[in-house]
Amino acid sequence: MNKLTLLSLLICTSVSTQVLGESVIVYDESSLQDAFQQASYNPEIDEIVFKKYSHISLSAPAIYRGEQSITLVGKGSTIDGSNAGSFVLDSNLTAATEDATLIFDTAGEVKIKNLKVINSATRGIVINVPADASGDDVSVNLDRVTISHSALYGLHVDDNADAFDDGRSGSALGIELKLTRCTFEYNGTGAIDFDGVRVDERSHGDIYAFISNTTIDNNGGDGIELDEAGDGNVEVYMNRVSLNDNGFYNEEDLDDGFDIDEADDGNIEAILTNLVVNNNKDEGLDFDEAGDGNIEAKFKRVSAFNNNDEAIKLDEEDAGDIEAKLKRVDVDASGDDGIQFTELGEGKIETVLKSVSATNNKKYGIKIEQWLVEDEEEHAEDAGSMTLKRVDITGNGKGDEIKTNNIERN
Ligand SMILES: [Ca+2]
Ligand SMILES: [Ca+2]
Ligand SMILES: [Ca+2]
Ligand SMILES: [Ca+2]
Repeated sequence: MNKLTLLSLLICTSVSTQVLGESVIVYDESSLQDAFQQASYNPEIDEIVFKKYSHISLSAPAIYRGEQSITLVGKGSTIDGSNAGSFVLDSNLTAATEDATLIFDTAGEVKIKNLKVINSATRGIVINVPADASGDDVSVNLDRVTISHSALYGLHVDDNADAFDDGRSGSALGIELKLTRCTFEYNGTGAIDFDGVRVDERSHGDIYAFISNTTIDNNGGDGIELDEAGDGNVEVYMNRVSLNDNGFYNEEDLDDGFDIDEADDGNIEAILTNLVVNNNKDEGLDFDEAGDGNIEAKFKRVSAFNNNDEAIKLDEEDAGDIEAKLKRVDVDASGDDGIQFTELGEGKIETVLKSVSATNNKKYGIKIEQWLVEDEEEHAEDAGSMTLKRVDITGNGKGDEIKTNNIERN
C-alpha cells in the first residue's frame, strides 16, 4: 500500500468513527443517569461529555451495561458519591456491596478523562468484567482522574467471579490498566482491607499496568494491589509515582504501599522508576510470586523511607528465578529489613545493586536468600549471584553486612 492510500484510509477511519459515535451531554444527576442508561442500550453512544466543571451529587450508583467502548470526558467535573449506595458489614467486619459511585459492567474499553469522584459511600469507580466475556483484554484508561475519600476501594477492576474475590474463577480475558496524571487518596477509610487501586484478575489473562505521574497516598488498605491468579503474568511499569502513607486502617493487619500477588503459572515483571514510597504501615513494595514463573524487577531512582515492615520485599516460590536490578535505590528506617529477596523452590537469584543505600533499618539493611527448601542445612542448588557497586549499608540493627543464603558475590 502506498503512503497516500494509507493516509486516506486513516483519515476515512477517523472521520467515520466521529460520524458513527454519538455523544451525550451531562450536567446534573438526572442527565448523568440518563446518559448511562442510554449508552447501555444504544451501542452508538460511545462518549459521555460533562459540561465544564459540573458538580453532581448522585443518590444512587450510575451503571453502564453496554458492550461498546465508552469514554467519559469530565472537563474538570466532580461527582460526589456520598449518597450513592451502601455496604453491610458481616460479623468479621468484612464489607459486602455491589455498589460504587460509577459502575461499568462491561468488557468494552473504559476511558475517563479529567474527572473527580469524591466521597463515595462505597467504592469510587468499579469495572466488573463479565465472567463470560471474550475477545480483547479489558482496557481501563484514566487520565487526570482523581478518586478520593471512598469508604471502600477507590478504583476496582474486578475480573473475579466471586463476590468476596476468593477463588480462581474469572473471565478468560486479561486486564490492561493505564493511569496517567491521576490521584487516589484517602480511600479505604470505611472498612477493613480496601485499597486506593485494586485489580483482581482470575483464570486466563495477564494484568498489564502502566502508571505514570500519579499520586497514590493515604489510602486505608494498600495504596495499590494487583492480584492475579490462574494462568498469566503481572507486568507493571511505573514512572513518577508516589506511594506514601498507605495501609493504616486495620491496626491488626496493616497494609502496603504497593502489593502484587501473583499465583499459578506466570511471572511478575516490574519496571519502576522515580518512585517515592514512604511511611507505609506494612511493606513499601511487597511482591509475591507463587507457582511456575519468575520475578523480574528493575527499579531505578526509588526512595523508600520509614516503612513499618520491609521497604522492598520480593518473594518468589516454586519453580522460577528472581532477577533484580536496582540502581539509585535508597531505603532508610524500615521497621524490618530494608531490602529483602527470598527465593524458594527450584530456581536462582541473580541481582545487581548499583548506587544502593540501605541505612538505619531495624534488622538487616539487605537480605538476599536463595533456598530449595527454606532453612535447609546444606545448599541443594548452585549458588545465586550478586553484583554490588557503590552499595552503602550503615546503621542497621543487625549489622552492616549483607545477609545471604547460597549467594555468591561476583
Ligand atoms: Ca481473566
Ligand atoms: Ca499467574
Ligand atoms: Ca515461581
Ligand atoms: Ca531455589
